[in-house]
Amino acid sequence: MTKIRKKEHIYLYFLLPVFLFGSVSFVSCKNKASDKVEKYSYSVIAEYPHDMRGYTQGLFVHDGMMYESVGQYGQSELRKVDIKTGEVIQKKSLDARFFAEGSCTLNGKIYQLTWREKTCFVYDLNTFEELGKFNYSGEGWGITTDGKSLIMSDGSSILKFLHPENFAETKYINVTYEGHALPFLNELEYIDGEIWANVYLQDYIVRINPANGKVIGIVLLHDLLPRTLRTSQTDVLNGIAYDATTKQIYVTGKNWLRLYEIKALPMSKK
Ligand SMILES: [Ca+2]
Repeated sequence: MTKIRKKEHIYLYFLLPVFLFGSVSFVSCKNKASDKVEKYSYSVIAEYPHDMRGYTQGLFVHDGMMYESVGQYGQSELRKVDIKTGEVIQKKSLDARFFAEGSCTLNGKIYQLTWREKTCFVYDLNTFEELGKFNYSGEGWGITTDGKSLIMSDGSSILKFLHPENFAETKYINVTYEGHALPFLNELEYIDGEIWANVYLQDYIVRINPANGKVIGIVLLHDLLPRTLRTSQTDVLNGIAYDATTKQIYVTGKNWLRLYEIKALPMSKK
């Protein structure tokens, strides 16, 4: 399995700057004031070790512990990790025919997607025992929860809201950036009434209004992982976790040597 698994999406490198910086007049003329996207820089609050063998596909915090889904065929796992040391405390390996993707927890269960295997595993939060599984159509990329529904990305601009008991779709939103559909939504995290999403191959996170799918903010994370910590294995930014108790936000990337606690800083002067 190659590290860049969706090479057909490379063109986004060229497409997305148009959205980001509004340098093309037709984009900026089309905007309404309500579509304005707030840009954020960041500060690093703390940094921690991260297993560089971990192809991070899902990330969430529960009770002060980090939970991580790592992908690749033959290497896919669900892990419980000590944030400060990066030590893997508990893990469950997937059968080699499954490529693990996003994961989240709701009501004492962990939900873990798979990329093209159309299977969402459900585990006991504490024991990692498999409690069941759901099937779905299309690909599985990221998953999070607003406390009621599961919210799932599939590589498109659509986020599906799913019932946690039967995986039935209850609604969906089409995510748009200044009026344009924004595809390749990847790892997700629900943070204080917003959905934060990695966008595949990009060094930023978008902040989405769950009610209408509009991107309301973008956190620019270029150069978060310094060159000195990049190796031949280092892959893209992916993985957002939020500790709702402490209000701490964590991010990392695929095969990164670090997990960062960050703070988003508005770039506009008010
Ligand atoms: Ca997450």
